[in-house]
Amino acid sequence: MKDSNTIKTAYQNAKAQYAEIGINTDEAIEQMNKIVISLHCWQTDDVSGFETPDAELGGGGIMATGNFPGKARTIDQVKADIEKVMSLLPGKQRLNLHAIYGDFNGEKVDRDQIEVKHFQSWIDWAKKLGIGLDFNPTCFSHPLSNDGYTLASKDEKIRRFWIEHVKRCRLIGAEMGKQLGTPCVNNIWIPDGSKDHPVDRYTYRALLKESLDEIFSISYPKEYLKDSVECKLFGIGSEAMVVGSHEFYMGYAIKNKTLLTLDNGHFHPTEQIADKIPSILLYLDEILLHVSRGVRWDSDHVVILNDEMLSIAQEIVRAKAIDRVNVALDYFDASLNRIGAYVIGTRAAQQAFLCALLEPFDMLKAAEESGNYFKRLSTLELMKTKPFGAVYDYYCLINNVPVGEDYVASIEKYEAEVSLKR
Ligand code: RNT
Ligand code: ZN
Repeated sequence: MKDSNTIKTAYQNAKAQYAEIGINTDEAIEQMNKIVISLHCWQTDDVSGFETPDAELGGGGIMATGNFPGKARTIDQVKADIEKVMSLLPGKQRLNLHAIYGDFNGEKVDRDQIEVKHFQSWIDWAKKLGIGLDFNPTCFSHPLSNDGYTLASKDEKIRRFWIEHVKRCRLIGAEMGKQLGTPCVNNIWIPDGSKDHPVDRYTYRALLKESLDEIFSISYPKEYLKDSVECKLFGIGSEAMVVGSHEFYMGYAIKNKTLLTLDNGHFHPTEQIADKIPSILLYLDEILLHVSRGVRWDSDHVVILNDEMLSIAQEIVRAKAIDRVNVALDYFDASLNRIGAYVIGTRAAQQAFLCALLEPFDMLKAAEESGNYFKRLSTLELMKTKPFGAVYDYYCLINNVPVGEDYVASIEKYEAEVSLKR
């Protein structure tokens, strides 16, 4: 166990060092309470869900690889795992559900038949924990998504099926927001696209627009539901064209005043989303982030504290837009302890925000405006070796969660006593 006096002393030291450059660490910690990260339920079970006992992620251009033992196989196990994860994280989190995680009670309920009642036990559980819920239609892992198209399908029967599914998801999401007193973000991502270049991209996009227009023709109070749409450049099997591209959804979101989801694994590997944030925030009230880590072909590795994560947090904090950005995680790695994957990723995202909050932005801005680029660059470089870790440790300490390495031991214990016994 870490010694709390050591943590407090390190914090006092760090506090003094940040104070020298005009930063109040207590205020930064206070601001961290506004960063409520939505944990994706699907890292618990490799995006399997509970439609059938042997459900597995299928197609959709996404894939979970690895066979680490102990994955959650029941709703109770998902809940237990998420509660464990939350007990290891400072601050508050939300839970982000996918439609395939409904409480179907052994009954076969197709996607165009789901109702609020299938999610009531989740809502009750969330209420008990005092957390908010977010939601996602599941337009993959289904026979009617096998040919690669859902809302943009040229087969009217298929398209109608998915329109009905997404409509029902919005209704369920609105009910979650209503019952829990915090708006539910319902994020629409569809896999539609093709391996090779279609000659008629326009018709696919027109079909998607038509489907969305119908879906959004029903409106819900903003206090209950926030709609978001998620773009992607390519996926497995949709290398040449994805119908819901960045331009498609950016135009759609601006025109229809929805949120826009930026998943940082969904762009060209050298393209960064951080620089998109201050532009998009001029045209949209809010955005949703899917914080992920792209590695070569995969867009869903566990988030770590890297330059990309840091610059995303910096752009949000520098634009004073914490209140306008909904932060969710999105990755699924089945090759390591899944609880560990959550805690590593969430802590990394939190640390990126903390670093951004500890930046002497006014000083940097003044240097920039006076043309003193030497001061700007030297300050940015010097910030990299400031003791932000001591501030994060203290943030964990005052939130009564394990500090530093202590969380690893706690996960190893849960693995031995719970996950591996499944
Ligand atoms: C897929 C999208 C999408 C999914 C989840 C499971 O590329 O990122 O958000 O990861 O809906
Ligand atoms: Zn995503």
